Amino acid sequence: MKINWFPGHMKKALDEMRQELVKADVILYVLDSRAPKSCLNPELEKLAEGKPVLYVLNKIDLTDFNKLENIKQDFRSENTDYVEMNSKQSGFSSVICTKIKSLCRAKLKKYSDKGIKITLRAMVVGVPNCGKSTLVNNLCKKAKAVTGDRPGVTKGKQWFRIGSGVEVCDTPGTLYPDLKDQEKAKSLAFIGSIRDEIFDEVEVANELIKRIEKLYPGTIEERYKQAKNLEEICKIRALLLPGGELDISRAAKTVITDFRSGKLGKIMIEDKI
Ligand SMILES: Nc1nc2c(ncn2[C@@H]2O[C@H](COP(=O)(O)OP(=O)(O)OP(=O)(O)O)[C@@H](O)[C@H]2O)c(=O)[nH]1
Ligand SMILES: [Mg+2]
Repeated sequence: MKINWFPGHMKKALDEMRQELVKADVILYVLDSRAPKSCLNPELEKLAEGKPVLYVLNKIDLTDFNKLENIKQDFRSENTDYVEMNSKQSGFSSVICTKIKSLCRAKLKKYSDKGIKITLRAMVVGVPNCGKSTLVNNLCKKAKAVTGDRPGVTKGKQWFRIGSGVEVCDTPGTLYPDLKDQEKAKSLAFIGSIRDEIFDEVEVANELIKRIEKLYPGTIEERYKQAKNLEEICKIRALLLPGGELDISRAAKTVITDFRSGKLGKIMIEDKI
């Protein structure tokens, strides 16, 4: 399985992001907590240079809490911080605003010393499907209702107020231009950051089963009544084609969907972290 996917629209998105980033004071870097390190895009790292970064460890409801606990401090440094998040639940905006203000305290102080109140701008970035838009919608429910019917403002460039003195801007997902590290590429495929149509779902499902069995032995058998591979899952679930042959493709879809929706349990799917 070789994954390399960098369509034209993503290059365009990265170029646009570069221009928009000039206006941002801080970056909200959304990572899927099931594969946080794989979500770190080297291109985005370059873009972020110099600006403080708030890593949003998103989808915490789906990940392995103990493993996350062990690595989350890696996202905290002098110029960076992290927040754990389930973007489908509300009530996080004040935490995020506070962290943003703390990361930008030097700038805030500089202006407040002159008696000027400023608005901080946070740009939301991350690989596709990590939950950027869900996060933005979550953070700015009220503000969106007020500004949502402004005509001619594209979603990617719209800034929403999420709290006193803080605005956020959504961007389209951007991936690696070159997915050299195939283990990371696979992790991104598992979590749905790479469009399913561009790879063979049977291959992805087989790799996913292999990875889960390595990291969480027994999980697959437990879920699928002792079945260990796609053929056995077909048999146990009676997934058959009209002619009676095993419907391997349906078994593959089942495993991938079950993983993504959390039915296989709370899993961090990265191999080496
Ligand atoms: N369980 C869970 N699902 C989430 C969370 N955040 C987002 N999602 C789901 O993840 C999927 C992708 O969310 P989006 O907000 O569209 O992701 P995105 O990063 O904006 O995607 P692109 O715009 O394609 O880059 C949706 O099905 C969301 O409902 C979370 O914290 N927990
Ligand atoms: Mg989006």
